[in-house]
Amino acid sequence: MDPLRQSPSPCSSRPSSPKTPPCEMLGYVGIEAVLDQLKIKAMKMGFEFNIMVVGQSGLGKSTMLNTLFKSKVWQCTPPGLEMPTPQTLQLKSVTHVIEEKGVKLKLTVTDTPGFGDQINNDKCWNPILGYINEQYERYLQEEILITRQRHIPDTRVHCCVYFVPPTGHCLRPLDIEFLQRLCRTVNVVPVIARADSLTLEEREAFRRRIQHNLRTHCIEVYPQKCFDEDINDRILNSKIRDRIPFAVVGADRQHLVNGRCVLGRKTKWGVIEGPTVGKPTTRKQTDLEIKSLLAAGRTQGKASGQGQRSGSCLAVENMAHCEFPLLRDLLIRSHLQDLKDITHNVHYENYRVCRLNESHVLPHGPCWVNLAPTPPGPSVVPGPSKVCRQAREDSDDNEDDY
Ligand SMILES: Nc1nc2c(ncn2[C@@H]2O[C@H](COP(=O)(O)OP(=O)(O)OP(=O)(O)O)[C@@H](O)[C@H]2O)c(=O)[nH]1
Ligand SMILES: [Mg+2]
Repeated sequence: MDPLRQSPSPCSSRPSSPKTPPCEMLGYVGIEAVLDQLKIKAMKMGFEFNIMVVGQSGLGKSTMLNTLFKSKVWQCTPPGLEMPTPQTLQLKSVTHVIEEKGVKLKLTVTDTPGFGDQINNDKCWNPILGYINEQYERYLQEEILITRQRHIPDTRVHCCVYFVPPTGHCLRPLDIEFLQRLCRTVNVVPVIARADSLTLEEREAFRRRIQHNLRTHCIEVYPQKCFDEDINDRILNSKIRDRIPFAVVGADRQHLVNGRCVLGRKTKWGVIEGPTVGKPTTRKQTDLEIKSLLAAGRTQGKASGQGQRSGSCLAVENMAHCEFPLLRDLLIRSHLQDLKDITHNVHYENYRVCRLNESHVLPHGPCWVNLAPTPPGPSVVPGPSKVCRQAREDSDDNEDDY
């Protein structure tokens, strides 16, 4: 594991607990009102969240982006025109501002073309890792300016959902190689894609084999054990770790099931249900929901031995057939801020430390801080890269946007 990630400071995403004993108070001061202040400020500012999907072609990456946010966040066809999702041919990011109950979320989804289709798949991870590092570089170049923006636009990838093909065997060498590199750079949540192609027993056995593969190859996916803050975190996160990779089914069409409107896949046997449309979202509810879903998943997993998929089973066991709610709850309802914190305090920090250690090669200019003594001899400083220039242009444009 990365030595930086093991050390509690400066890379720990958690503040260390105060050692000072609590002071006895003689009356009400109103400290709790700070929470309201934070809430009001956060509501005004809105939140930013950047998510990326990675995996082999045709596993449902683009579909899943729409499923996750219950809208066509990845819409390449004109609205209203029901056409199949086209194949993704190049790495592309799309930004939307989603508003729910007055809370604004500036969401950037990065869709990537399927990899691993070539005869020679050598270094097929390079474009993806390159993109992730480019976003760290953008942020760093903004951060080190003497006159910098109050709010640095954050395009860093906070979470990368990795799609494992539903082979039913184990992780392929290519997946292992890819995941090993990815996990060192970004928060990775692996999922078993197109899980409707596996029976419940196959799915459970596949999950256990993948977990074993991850352990033996020291691949640390999110939520990483070393960042559990307290006992409650540890209990909840261990349950999540036990269910990862979630077996998901993607869908971006709505169907009417028993009078409810659900996102789902209509098959010959019935509808594989996705999320119910218009469900309320509160953090307390979410924690409870996650716990109960995890419990339900386990019960259904046990019951799975009782029968194969058939017409009547599909509807009854929809949670066992689709763990998509667990993925959605993890990414959005319960761990979104934690994903951002770990990105900033661990992954970006690692990148920043490496770059600043070689800071004599950072580009100079009227606004640049001299981060290291200039080495004697001819200057080796390159001009600002295309990415840096682009970052500055973008930030000028976006300053008042959000
Ligand atoms: N059976 C099944 N089909 C799915 C699922 N998710 C998506 N699909 C279908 O699979 C096809 C490919 O889906 P995409 O979302 O375009 O897949 P992709 O991974 O983005 O593919 P590339 O862009 O080529 O990398 C579409 O016809 C989807 O409707 C799923 O969970 N189960
Ligand atoms: Mg695609």
